[in-house]
Amino acid sequence: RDLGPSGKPTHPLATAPVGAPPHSVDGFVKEFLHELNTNQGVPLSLSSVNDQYMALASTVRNYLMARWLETNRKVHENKPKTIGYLSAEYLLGRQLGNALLATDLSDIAEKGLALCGIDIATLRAQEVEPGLGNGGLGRLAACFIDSLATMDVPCVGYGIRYEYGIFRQTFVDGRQVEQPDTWLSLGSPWEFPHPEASVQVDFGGHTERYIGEDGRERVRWVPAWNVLGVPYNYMVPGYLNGRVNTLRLWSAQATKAFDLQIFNSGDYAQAVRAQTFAENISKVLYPEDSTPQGKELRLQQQYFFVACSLRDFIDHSLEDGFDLHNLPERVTFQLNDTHPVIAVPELMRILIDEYDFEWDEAWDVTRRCFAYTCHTLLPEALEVWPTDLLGRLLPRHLELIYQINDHFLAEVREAFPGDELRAHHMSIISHGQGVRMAFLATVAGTKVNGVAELHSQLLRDKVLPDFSALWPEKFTNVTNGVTPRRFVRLSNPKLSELINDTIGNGWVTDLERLKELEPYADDPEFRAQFAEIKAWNKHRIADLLRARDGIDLPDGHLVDVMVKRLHEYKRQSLKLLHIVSLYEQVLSGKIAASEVTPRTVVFGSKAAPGYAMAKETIHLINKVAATINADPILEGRLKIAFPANYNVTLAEKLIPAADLSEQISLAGMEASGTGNMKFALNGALTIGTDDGANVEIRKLVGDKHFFLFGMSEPEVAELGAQGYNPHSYYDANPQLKATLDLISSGVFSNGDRHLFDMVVENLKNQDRFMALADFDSYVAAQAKVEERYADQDSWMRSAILNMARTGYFSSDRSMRDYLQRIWHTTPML
Ligand code: B1H
Repeated sequence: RDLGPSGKPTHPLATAPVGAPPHSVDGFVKEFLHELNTNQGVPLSLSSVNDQYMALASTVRNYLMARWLETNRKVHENKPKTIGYLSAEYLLGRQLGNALLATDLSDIAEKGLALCGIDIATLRAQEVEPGLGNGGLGRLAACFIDSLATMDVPCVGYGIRYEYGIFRQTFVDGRQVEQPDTWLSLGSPWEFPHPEASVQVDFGGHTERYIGEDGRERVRWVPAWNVLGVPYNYMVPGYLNGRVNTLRLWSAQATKAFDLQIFNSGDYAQAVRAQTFAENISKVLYPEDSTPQGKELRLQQQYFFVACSLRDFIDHSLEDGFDLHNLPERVTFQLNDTHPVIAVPELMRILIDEYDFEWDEAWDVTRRCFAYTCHTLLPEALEVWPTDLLGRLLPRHLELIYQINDHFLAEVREAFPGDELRAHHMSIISHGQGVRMAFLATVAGTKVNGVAELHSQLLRDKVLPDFSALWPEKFTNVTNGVTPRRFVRLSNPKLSELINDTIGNGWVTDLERLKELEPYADDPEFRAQFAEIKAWNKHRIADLLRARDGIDLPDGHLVDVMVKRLHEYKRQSLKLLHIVSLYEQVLSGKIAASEVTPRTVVFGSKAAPGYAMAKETIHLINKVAATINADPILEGRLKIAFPANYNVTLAEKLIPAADLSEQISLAGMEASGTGNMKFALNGALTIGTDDGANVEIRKLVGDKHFFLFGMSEPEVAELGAQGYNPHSYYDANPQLKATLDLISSGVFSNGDRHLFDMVVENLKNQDRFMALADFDSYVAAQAKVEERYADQDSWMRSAILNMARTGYFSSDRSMRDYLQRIWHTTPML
């Protein structure tokens, strides 16, 4: 408990000087060997790589510990307003490098380990990243908590400690096969379990009305079963600032009471089943990105972590002597999409049923405690929970949601008298569907934000227009960002060094300072150094892919990268059409192979296991890759690499090597994108549509340094309204027809003309995301890419300007925007 956000009794170490580097190589070696001996129980001579990794991790952890305790002591003493970040996903990436960076121990550790005959790179490679997220949304949460720690803002990240994170992707004959992600099998040195601080979470049962001592009618929830939430704390170190915030992830266990009851009845097997049943709740991350599945276990997960987190925060606040009426002064709970929105009725339940609040009082506190971030526009991505399911699992919460809705609809009717249709449209509970979680979040949140300017505008105008008419001041935008620590400083060490040598190292916490690099875009010497680093990064990824996947990357190619979850709206198939079109033109003699710019296309992408079209697209990419890579006709000209299991670890090596960043979603579909920012910051040029944060990237870097193509969002809407017919594009465009026909000819499928019907027929006849409509424009933009790339000097100039002009996309800036526009708090110093 001495690690809780309230600090509690302080540990003696908490008063130890922080930030003072004990940092001598000899000292480090001594501590490392001590950890090896006492934690792993082995001498250096007999230690395994894993022993060494574990010892290194705990050595670094020990340096952070005093800072962690000190941070918690300060929080306990000053009781500052805290951000409770509620997220079902945290896609953290490896911890070791970040911990070494945050403590400034990288060099010392490297030298010290070398003295022990150990290559630090081997130990780094030993770490299995905690993949507790699907994609951008989970990675964003990880960037945000990094920035808050670095900016000295009190924050507790709350989430779920999935025993299995996002699946490990393998390919068998080109098809995706999922393997469980056993990230905990060798133990994690970064987590601190606190079983003594476990929280009980109730489910099921029914509610009862009774008259309280004060004569008021009260409600009692009589649950049917419960589980225990065990907190696991993780350090979230700020960058060289002595602060360490906490990420608290909950793991589900069976409660003793539950066990014993059954055990006493003599049914041992049943008792074990109870255990399994409870543990299932935090067993596995749902691998759906963008399209939630309305599964009961998922609702159990959501309520589980939210109930634990609120209980935890409230208990600590009460211990600190806080009056719950003032809770909004103590905390803002930021809702990362709708996944934690069940927290709204949960807080109402706690205040009303447990602490005797009147409705209005409870609602006033609740509303001021929450803010909601929406991450999507896709209608199918908006979570709706069937009322029967919700009522069965959380009967009291469903009652409260009905009550919230009644009060809310009364407000709507007052604002728009006689407009029953509007009230019907805005109802949190839609008849026939269930509880619309985005509406509940919008009603409850003090603020509602989208994640890029275009997205926030469409959210206001198209997804929640009635709500923005009722409460215009509720809506705001905060454009996403990425942490420069992980995605530049750690992932691109050579570039970081060049930047440091040129403008100093202030940019790591003040990324807008990259602007100072602009003049160097015209300096031939700087350009040469920059180009050399790009080439070095290409060799680094080539080495990695050779070892990791047996893939050989040719030298000197334009490296063209599309990495992101596989989804139709992101249009990996459009990228594929461009590749097949090039191949077709060479095969049919329309162009000579020698005219094709030497290019390596790298894909990295997981498909949700239940998303058939996405999986077929992966299959097709792999088959096209195999055919083209094996055909001597394009030897040395076009290579397609699709390493399996794209994750944060691979991203860190791949992104710095890219020349071209593919951000080609249909306009109006990608809420923001964050990969787009990482690429630009590492000096890649973007080929992209006017979608999500691409719009802002293009504005900042300038049209000359960005390859824009495709319809704009209004044009998409217009075409959709007219009635989009992809087949007409197929019929009218001979190159497009030849491309699709080549896929259907069987050249990529051993003569099987129908193997890829699902993808091809869908494109020709449905094409919900209008890939065919944007094909011509995309191909033309790719031709411009080739033309520009031929002039390396001018390309490098553009690449440097991309880096210099995109400092805005630091997640530090995003956090400043949240602080100003949503949380209304200033960092505690
Ligand atoms: C984003 C999700 C998402 N938007 C449901 N929505 C999920 C939805 O498990 N589920 O059910 C998981 C994830 N993820 C992404 O968020 C957007 O597509 C990106 O455009 C955006 O950059 C990112 C961060 O805001």
